[in-house]
Amino acid sequence: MAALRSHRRATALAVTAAVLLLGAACGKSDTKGASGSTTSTAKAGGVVADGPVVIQAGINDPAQRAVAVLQYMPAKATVAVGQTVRWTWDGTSEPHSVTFFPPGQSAPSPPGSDPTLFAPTPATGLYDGSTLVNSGLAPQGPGAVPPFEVAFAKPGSYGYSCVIHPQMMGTITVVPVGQAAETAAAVKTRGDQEKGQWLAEGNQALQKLQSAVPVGTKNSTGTTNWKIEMGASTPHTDILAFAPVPANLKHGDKVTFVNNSGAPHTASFFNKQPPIESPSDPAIDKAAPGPSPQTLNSTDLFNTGTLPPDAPPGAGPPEAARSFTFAVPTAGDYQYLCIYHSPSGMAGVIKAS
Ligand SMILES: [Cu+2]
Repeated sequence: MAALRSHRRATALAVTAAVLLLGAACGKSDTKGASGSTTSTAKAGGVVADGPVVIQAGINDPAQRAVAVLQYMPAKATVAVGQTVRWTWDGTSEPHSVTFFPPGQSAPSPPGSDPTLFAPTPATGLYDGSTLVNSGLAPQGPGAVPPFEVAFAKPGSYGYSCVIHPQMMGTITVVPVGQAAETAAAVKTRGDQEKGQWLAEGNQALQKLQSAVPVGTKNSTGTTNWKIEMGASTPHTDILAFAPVPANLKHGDKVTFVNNSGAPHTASFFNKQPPIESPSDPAIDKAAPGPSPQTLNSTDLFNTGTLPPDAPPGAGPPEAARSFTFAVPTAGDYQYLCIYHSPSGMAGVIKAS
């Protein structure tokens, strides 16, 4: 951590293209020597750099991992030519990219449909907006994510987005050296304010989802059809939880998972089968052992396949295409999870008596 901090200070003070290149490399490896290279305040065109402007790419609420903010915090920042902007992924379990498209290229539609953008394309020197510059998707798997840094060659407005979350959009406004750029501290303060606002928005939606009365429809045979929501979405967050949990579910009942959220989800029961772990595994999309409805047991693989989001909200595919029903013939506990969002703890258990 100490080495990382001194590295941060070193790159904060360094604003030449040469050092930016070093900064990019620093993301991948420790650079203990870098702190020694700039012991006094470096200047670019006479302006004192007060440190890199830091922007948070998404976050999960540390107290409620199910609340995932899908925003850059802050979404906007004004920096001077040559100033380093650094994006961090600290605290997010959901993958995001920071992607600047050149003129003539735009974000993939549908989101996530271009896997070539999951890999990084770093900037080479100061960025002038004419090429693709892309952090790639991160995090991918456990482990720390190195920050992503860009510094800009000329004044202008530089929009960027996440290749899988279209609601994540940011703008860096670049002004000439000597004009009113924001301090790193001011950007951090605004980022923290936005973070607080979006976390509150998400927690409110989580509470609403979890405190809803479970929907159960009685059949003429005396059994019940239960409905479980696969998450929820707000303008700035995804709620990554299965809720509400049916109380008093009996064997013979049915459970219908429905995706009314803005993200794709699965409900996947691995039982004694090997789990599907990677969202890029084609098996994630495939309903197993076949299309809805299915009858659960405690041995086989059951997977809804990818149930598409209701996107745009209220105007997505018909509810039947976003739903999957399981019959629960035997008492027991049936564990399941969402393959996409299990890193955020999106999992549940059907308890049948
Ligand atoms: Cu999910």
